[in-house]
Amino acid sequence: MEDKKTIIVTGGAGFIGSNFVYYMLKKYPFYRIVCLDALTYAGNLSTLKKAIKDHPDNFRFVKGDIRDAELVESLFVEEKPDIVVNFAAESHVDRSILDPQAFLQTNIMGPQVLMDACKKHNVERYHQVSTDEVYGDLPLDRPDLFFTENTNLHASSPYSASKASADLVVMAYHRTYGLPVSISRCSNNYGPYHFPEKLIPLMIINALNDKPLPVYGDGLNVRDWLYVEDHCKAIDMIIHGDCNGEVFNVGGHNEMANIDIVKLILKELGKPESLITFVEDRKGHDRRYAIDPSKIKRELGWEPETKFENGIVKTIQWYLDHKDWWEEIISGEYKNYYDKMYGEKK
Ligand code: NAD
Ligand code: TDX
Repeated sequence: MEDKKTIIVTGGAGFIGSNFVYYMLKKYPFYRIVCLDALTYAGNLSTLKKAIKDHPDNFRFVKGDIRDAELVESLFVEEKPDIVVNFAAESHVDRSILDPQAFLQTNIMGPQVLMDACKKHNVERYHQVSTDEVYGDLPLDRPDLFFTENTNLHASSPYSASKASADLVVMAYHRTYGLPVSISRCSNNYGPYHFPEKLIPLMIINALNDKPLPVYGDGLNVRDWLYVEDHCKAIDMIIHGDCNGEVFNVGGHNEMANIDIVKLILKELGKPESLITFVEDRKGHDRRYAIDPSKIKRELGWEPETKFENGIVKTIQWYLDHKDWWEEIISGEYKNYYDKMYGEKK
């Protein structure tokens, strides 16, 4: 008999959460997936339109804040979740530098509210979606160094500090209350539904609109890119595996300098490199992220499936095919953010 589960996915109207919702609905059609999302500027109900339409019986969307203990309690009473996967967060480093408050509130207090409910309702696993940014950064001239699960937490931005704090609280709930938990720390994701404020979609959209491509500093900062579906697969394996109390790094050894990504996007779109504009650097800008994923490979047999050269072409094509999705976003409140953020950069 198929083991039916109910999974609450918080932040499922955002980039990675929505990809996870679609991944799970396809792989486990007999599961019930309940998405709790506050629909902040980064959440988009149109992203979940297809899930709502195609899965009226086993998908439910609930608009709400993970910090709202009363709402979370009533949702747990109603849905009796087996597993909770927490994607909900303020996720953009630049916004955390402009205004840290919401980051500390959502990213630290949110998990606390969710874990209190998990504890009360004996949920079999609380999974915290964390990030490689909790480890700080690595120097460019030491390509032999990688983040392992034992690397010290050493956050740089208010965003990464809030995520590192949450990880500590998660492990404290595990040790103090015996709450079954797991944590994944993934590198930079890319793919469909990535919000236009982030590097890859921002550069694709600006190139399509023949607008300047703002590269911070010298453009040599390195990120380790993973196709979003490979991240979803890793989380699926962790929540279904014997992983209580475990932390897993997730990454595909795909380090690239920002400037090389930007040039590649321009080449794919047939746009000139003269669109590239070097602008003032991000404050506290992390130099290099690089994940050592050997634990998740060894213990769970996880391997990334999408190579960057294919994933980036698929992603660019997705943005070409879904102009309506991003045009609606960039024509709204996002415009004010863009003008403030990039208007101030020289
Ligand atoms: P996103 O900004 O695209 O989406 C975040 C979602 O959370 C949105 O739908 C938003 O409405 C929702 N949300 C925000 N505050 C909320 C609240 N208080 N209550 C309920 N919902 C709320 O983010 P993303 O890029 O999809 O990231 C998802 C998670 O993965 C985050 O926890 C992030 O730290 C982590 N992560 C992201 C990356 C990446 O490359 N994007 C890499 C590693 C880890
Ligand atoms: O306009 C830009 N110009 C630029 O040069 C933007 C938006 C970014 N950058 C640089 C800064 C970074 O070195 O590109 C790199 C990637 O930037 P982001 O897309 O903002 O991602 P990053 O800061 O690396 O963080 C991302 O990965 C880890 C996610 O946003 C986080 O949520 C995740 O935890």
